[in-house]
Amino acid sequence: MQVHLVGGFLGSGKSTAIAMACKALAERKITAGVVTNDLGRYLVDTAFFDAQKIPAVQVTGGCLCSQYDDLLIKLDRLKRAVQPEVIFIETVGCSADLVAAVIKPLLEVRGPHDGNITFSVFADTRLLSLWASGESVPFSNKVMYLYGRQMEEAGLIVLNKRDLVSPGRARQALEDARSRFPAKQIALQNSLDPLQIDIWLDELDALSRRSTPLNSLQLEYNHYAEGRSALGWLDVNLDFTSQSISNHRPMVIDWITALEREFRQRNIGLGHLKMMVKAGKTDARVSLTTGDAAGWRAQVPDLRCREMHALVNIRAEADPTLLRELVQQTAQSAAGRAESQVEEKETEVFRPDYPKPKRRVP
Ligand SMILES: Nc1nc2c(ncn2[C@@H]2O[C@H](COP(=O)(O)OP(=O)(O)O)[C@@H](O)[C@H]2O)c(=O)[nH]1
Ligand SMILES: [Mg+2]
Repeated sequence: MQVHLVGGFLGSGKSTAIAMACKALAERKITAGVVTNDLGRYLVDTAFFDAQKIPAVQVTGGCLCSQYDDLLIKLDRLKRAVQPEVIFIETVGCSADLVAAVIKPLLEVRGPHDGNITFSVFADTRLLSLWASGESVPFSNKVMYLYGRQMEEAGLIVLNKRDLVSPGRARQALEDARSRFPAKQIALQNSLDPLQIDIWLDELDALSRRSTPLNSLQLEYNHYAEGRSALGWLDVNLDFTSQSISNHRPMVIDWITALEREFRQRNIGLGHLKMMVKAGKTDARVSLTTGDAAGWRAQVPDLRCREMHALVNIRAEADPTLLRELVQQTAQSAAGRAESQVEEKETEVFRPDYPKPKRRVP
């Protein structure tokens, strides 16, 4: 059984690539399963895999390093449920030190014929290109410390979303990344393109046959913790009710537009904003990250019903209480304009705590 760990910063495209890869494998009659990971409990990504009928289990309430025992339990559950030939483990976007705290401990308990565990680290080509060329980025140095360290421990760096920059800018990003990480294997990718996902899968296959071990990261834990705790986490469930059956789509677009404007005006670096909206039998995932233009609007379908549920996950460099206030205010206003009511349900608001790996193999 092959295990592929997929890391990288918030919003870099990990879930998208994994879902595309699972579909490509399914076409080849290969069963794949996914372990998702987040610090919170109410997760859009898990709903995203479920909606596509991709077998997924989640490790929540902390990163894989601190939840290592739960990771073993969930891997076992996944194996028993679907006997996958391939497992993708997606790490939460604020984590690093995965070679020492996840890959090496897992390799110790694997059988001799299981092959290597591959480690892809994703980076949004737009953010990577700003950072690597020294231009201004939407996050502080503390967060960018974490960003850089993530790539340093990769077996393969994937410069993802190459389609969102010009071919020249993509080539330049690749060169800049090569000069920052000279020893690394680095590839440009568009994870929405099935052919490029096939190339990634072939690469993972080749990497899992290679016996070169990955090196544990030399990580300054206090700096790492500072970078993590500069980020705010908000997971909120909201119920919208209109007076009669109506289409909630214009209200959702109105709401996200207002929220996005608040982030922009306050210069809040947005890791990602993900929303799972559900009305009757329709559900859809809406997702945007820093630098995304209006393309997310196409992700909002018609939502005809009296009641609509929205699960919102926001990870951004801001006080999480402010994130909650902004979501509440913009949701109230958008609902008011649409003559609907909104009620907040289960909510989690926090900053990532100090990372404490359960096991660490230097
Ligand atoms: N244009 C483009 N969008 C992408 C690509 N990969 C991911 N995305 C989008 O980027 C956003 C974040 O992706 P997601 O997979 O949720 O990122 P994660 O937080 O790393 O799991 C979503 O809106 C995706 O549709 C890509 O290669 N090209
Ligand atoms: Mg994800």
